[in-house]
Amino acid sequence: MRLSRYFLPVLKETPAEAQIASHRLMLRAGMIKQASAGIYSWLPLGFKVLRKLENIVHEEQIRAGHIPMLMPTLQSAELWKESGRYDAYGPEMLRIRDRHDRDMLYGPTNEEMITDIFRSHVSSYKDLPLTLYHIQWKFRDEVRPRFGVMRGREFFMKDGYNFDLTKEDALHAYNRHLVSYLRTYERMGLQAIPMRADSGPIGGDDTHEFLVLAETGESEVFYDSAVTDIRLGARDIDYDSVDQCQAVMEEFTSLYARTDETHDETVFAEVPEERRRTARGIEVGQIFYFGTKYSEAMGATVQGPDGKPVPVHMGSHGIGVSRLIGAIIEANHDDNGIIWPEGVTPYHCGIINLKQGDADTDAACEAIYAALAAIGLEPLYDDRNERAGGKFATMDLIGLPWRITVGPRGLKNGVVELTSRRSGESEELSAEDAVKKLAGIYEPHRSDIAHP
Ligand code: 5CA
Repeated sequence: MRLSRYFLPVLKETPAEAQIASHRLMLRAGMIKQASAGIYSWLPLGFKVLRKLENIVHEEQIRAGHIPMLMPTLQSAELWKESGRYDAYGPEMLRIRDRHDRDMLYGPTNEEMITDIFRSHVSSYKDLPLTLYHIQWKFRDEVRPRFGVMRGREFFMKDGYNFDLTKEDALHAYNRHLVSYLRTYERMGLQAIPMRADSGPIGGDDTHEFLVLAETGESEVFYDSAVTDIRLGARDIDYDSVDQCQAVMEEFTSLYARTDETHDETVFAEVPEERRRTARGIEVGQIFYFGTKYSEAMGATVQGPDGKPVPVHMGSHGIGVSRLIGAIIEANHDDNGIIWPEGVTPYHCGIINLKQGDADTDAACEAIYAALAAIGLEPLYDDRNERAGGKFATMDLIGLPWRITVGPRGLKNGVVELTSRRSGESEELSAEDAVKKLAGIYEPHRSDIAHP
């Protein structure tokens, strides 16, 4: 992309309404524009990051054997009356009436709709296990939408639903989701710690929230500091292996880590004092096992091996895709702007032309642009006729992890400058070597799965 042809409406002033860094930076970097309270337009740069996160979520879900689909945002109230949640959900649900006076709603989640799909098409235990998911906009009429996309009213969420014959199978699905979520967050450059939580309006007793530690987080959390040392890393987990998934679950959830809803001082006191931590966190996902709550209420049964109908065991599993952008920025920024982790950056490398209009400098920039594109990387080339200072400030603000700076002086010596946004360190090397180095840096972030 060439900046002269892009739409990147960066703001010079710090927007007064934004209280936290991620909200401020998303507005300043021209990623979002508020449409109304808690509802945002995703401008091109923000949209690009959103799509990147969506792709990572798809890849890791597909890797775990879960099946993508898409359900609508608007739902009929009928299904919610069947489950009993139409009244129970309260004012957070946006209720709509259509021209035929039918009660509709903008879906805050999809347990009812997916259960209806399941009961319409699946009747035998032989078709299990099954996990379906989609990534779709949700609406919750939050009392206090705030912090930009972090607590929106309209937000983008991945929600997946497992259908299993037995509780044991459903708990394997729970553990499988836990593993796939850990992988997902680590690919995004985040550490999200599973913590025992409360299930709220979704229901069930088994639930973990995934929290990214951040001072600006809305949740109060209590944990054993040893949990922050555990990483999934590059382990090759077989998602069909009950034992492997359970081992990861136990490794990540045995130490004390709870949100304030389930915090227990007596149990916490057993953690060695020097490892007891109280902090704040951003909830970026939650997994639930709720057994037969919806399948019984809505008649989602299958014929078991003995020929008798049994209600299926279910769970639901959510990732806050749009909220994750806020969480990533909270964890990765400095005074000058955002610092994207390589796995989620909207463009892989910025190119700054220090002397736009100079034939040699322009040609060198074009050659680097083409070389990066040829190896499947996306550069963002600042080809505008602007002062160098302004170009650097914009690049720092939008936070691309790498920048190649091209000027006549360097070219005379056959070099360009490759700069890391995170460390601020630069090195001079030939244009070919800079491209080669970037190819190596991004190699581990290439996707290896076809997604929808
Ligand atoms: N049906 C279940 C699992 S799919 C469910 O709805 N779970 S949830 O309520 O925990 O939501 C899943 C994730 O969506 C949360 O962990 C959070 O990251 C994100 N989320 C929830 N509310 C908001 C909101 N108002 N703004 C942005 N993200 C949100």
